[in-house]
Amino acid sequence: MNSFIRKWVDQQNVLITITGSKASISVTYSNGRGPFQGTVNTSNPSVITVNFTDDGGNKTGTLSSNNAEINWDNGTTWKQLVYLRKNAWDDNNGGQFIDKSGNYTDLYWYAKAVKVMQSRPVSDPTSWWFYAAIHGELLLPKSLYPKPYQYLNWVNIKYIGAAANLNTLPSGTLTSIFWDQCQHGTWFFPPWHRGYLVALENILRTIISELNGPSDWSLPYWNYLSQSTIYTESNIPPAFTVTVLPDNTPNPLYVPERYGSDVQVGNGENSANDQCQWDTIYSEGSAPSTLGPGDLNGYFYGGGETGFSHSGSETGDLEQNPHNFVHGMVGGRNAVRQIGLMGVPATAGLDPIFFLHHSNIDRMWDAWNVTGKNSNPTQADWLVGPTANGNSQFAMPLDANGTAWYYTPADVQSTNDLKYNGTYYSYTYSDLSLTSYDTIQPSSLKENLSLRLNKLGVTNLETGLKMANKQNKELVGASSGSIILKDKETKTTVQLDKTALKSVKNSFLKASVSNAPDEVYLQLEGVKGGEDSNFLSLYVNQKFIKSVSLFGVLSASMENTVHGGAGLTFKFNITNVIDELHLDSALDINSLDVQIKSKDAPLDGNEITVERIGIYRSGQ
Ligand SMILES: [Cu+2]
Repeated sequence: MNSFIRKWVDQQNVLITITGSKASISVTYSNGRGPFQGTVNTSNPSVITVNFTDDGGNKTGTLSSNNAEINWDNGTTWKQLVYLRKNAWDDNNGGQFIDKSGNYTDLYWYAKAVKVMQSRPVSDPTSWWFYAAIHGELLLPKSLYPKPYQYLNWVNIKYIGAAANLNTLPSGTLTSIFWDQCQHGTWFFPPWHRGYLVALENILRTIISELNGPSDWSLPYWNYLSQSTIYTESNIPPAFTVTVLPDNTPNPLYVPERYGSDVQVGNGENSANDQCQWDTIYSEGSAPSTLGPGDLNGYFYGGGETGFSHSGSETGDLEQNPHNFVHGMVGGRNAVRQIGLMGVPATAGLDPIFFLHHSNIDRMWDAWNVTGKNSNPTQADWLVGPTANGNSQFAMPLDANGTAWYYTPADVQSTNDLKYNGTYYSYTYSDLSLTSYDTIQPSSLKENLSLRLNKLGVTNLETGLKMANKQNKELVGASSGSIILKDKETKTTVQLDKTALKSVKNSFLKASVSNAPDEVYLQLEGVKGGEDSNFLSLYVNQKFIKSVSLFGVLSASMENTVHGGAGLTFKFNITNVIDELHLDSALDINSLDVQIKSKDAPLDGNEITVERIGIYRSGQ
C-alpha cells in the first residue's frame, strides 16, 4: 500500500482524499475541487507529483518520515487526517446532546445516525440490526434460546422496532460471512472488536455527513473508570437514559431492556477497575492445562492463543475486567430477573451504549500500546488471524450490497496506520493515559518474582534471577464432584494429593534465584448457569483472591445448540496463599478451604454449577 493513499487536510482545513495506486493516484477535495491526477516517483516512493489543472499544473509533494505530512514545493503543507474519539462525558457537555454554546454534540449525531440505521431492515447489511448480529444474534433458527430464556430471542425484544422486519432475513451467504463473529475468550478479542468499531464508525460518519453533521465525526468513548471530579462518569451518560431527543422525537439511545445503571468501580469484590493496564504480557498458550507463567496479580492482557473463538474461556485481563464487568453491570436484571441486552453477548450489540463501552476498551488497548513498554503478539498466528489455522477471516460489511472488508489483527493493530478497505485510516483518543482509576501499580513480573523470593528468604537476587522452568503442570487437588452454588456463599474444602503437595513443598526447599518455587493456580471448571450479569468472588483460606463476571455463561451452558455446552472456566493465581502457608510453616495440609461468593443469590431452579474445582502447581 502507498502511504499517500489516505485522508489529508490542507491549511484551510479542507478534507482531501488521495486514492488509487502508485502508478495512478487521484486527489479529491471535499469542497468540490478535483479530482486531480498524479503519480508516485518510482525511484523515490515518498515523492508524488500532482497535476492541479485549475492552479498552475504540476506540483511535487514529499511525505514526511512519520507519514504525518505532505510538504509541497510551493511551501504549503497537508496534514494527515486523524479522527479524534472524544470522552462521552467531558467532551459532550456532561453526556448531553447540546453543548454549552448551543451546538449539537457528537452524542447527538450518534443518536441521529443510529436512528437512520435502525430505520433499515435487518436484511440490509448497513442496518443497526445486521450490525448487532455481526457480534452475535438470537434470530437464526439454530441460534434461538429455549425456555426460560426465550425473552432474549430477538423477536421478543421490544427495543427492536417494526422497521427491522425480522421476518425477512439476509441471505445465508451474508449471514455466514458476517454474523456471530465476535471474538471472546481469546487473544483476538482486542483486534476483532477494533475492526468492528472502525467499520461501524465509517457507516455512521457517512450518514452524519449526509445529515449535514460534522464530516470528521468519530465514535465517542465512555470512560466509566474516570476519576473526574466534575462528573460521576461511572454513571451511564444522560444521552442514553433520556427518552427523547431535543426535538422531542424518541431517543434511539434509550433502551428499555437496559436494566443496570452505574458501574461499580474499585479494587475490591465485584468491582470494575483497570488493573489490567499494568499487565506486561499480551498472551498465553492455548491449552487449558497451560497455566503459567502468569504474574502474581493476574494473567495476560489480551487473552489465550486460540483459533477463531466466538465464545471461550481463554479470557485476557482486559476482556474480563473491565470489559465483562461493565457488560454485566450495564445489562443488569429487571424485577423478574431477566437479563438486560448488554448482559448477553448475543444481544449486547443491539444497545447503542455497547459501542461507547467498546470504544473505551479499544482506548485502553491503545493506551497500553503507546506506553512503548507493551507489545502485541508477533506470532503469525495472531498477525494473520484465524485464517492462519484455516478458520474464517474477520469480515465487516461496507455497504448495503454486503461488500466485505476483510481484515487481520496486523491490519488494525496500530490506530495511526490502520489498514481499512485498501486505504490507511488514522484515529486517536482525547485521552490516552495508561489508567484512569487509581489502581495500585503491581510490580512487573520480574520485580514481583524478586519480591516473592525476598519474602521467602531466597537471597543473592542480583544475579541469575529468572522465571521458574514451567515444565511441570500437575494437578495437586480437585473437588470430589460438582458444586452447586445455591446461596450467596458456598464453602467447600478441596483435598490435596500428598505426592503432588510434596513437590510443592520441595520446590520451596530447593528454591534459589535461578529456581523459583512453584506457582499454584485454582480453576473453577465448567461453570454453568443462566445469569450472565452475576459475579463470583473467590476466597481461599479466607483470603480474597479475585472476582469474575459471568458474562457469556448462558451461551456456554446451552447443550445441543451452536452455543457450546462446556460452561466457562476461570483461573485464579493463588500462589500468595501457598507462600503464606509456607512462611507460617503451615504447608503440612490436606486440603484448602474454598469459598465462592455470588453477588446475587442464585434463584431456585437457576443455580450456578461448578463442575470441578481444580488446583494445579506449575514449576520444576
Ligand atoms: Cu463487549
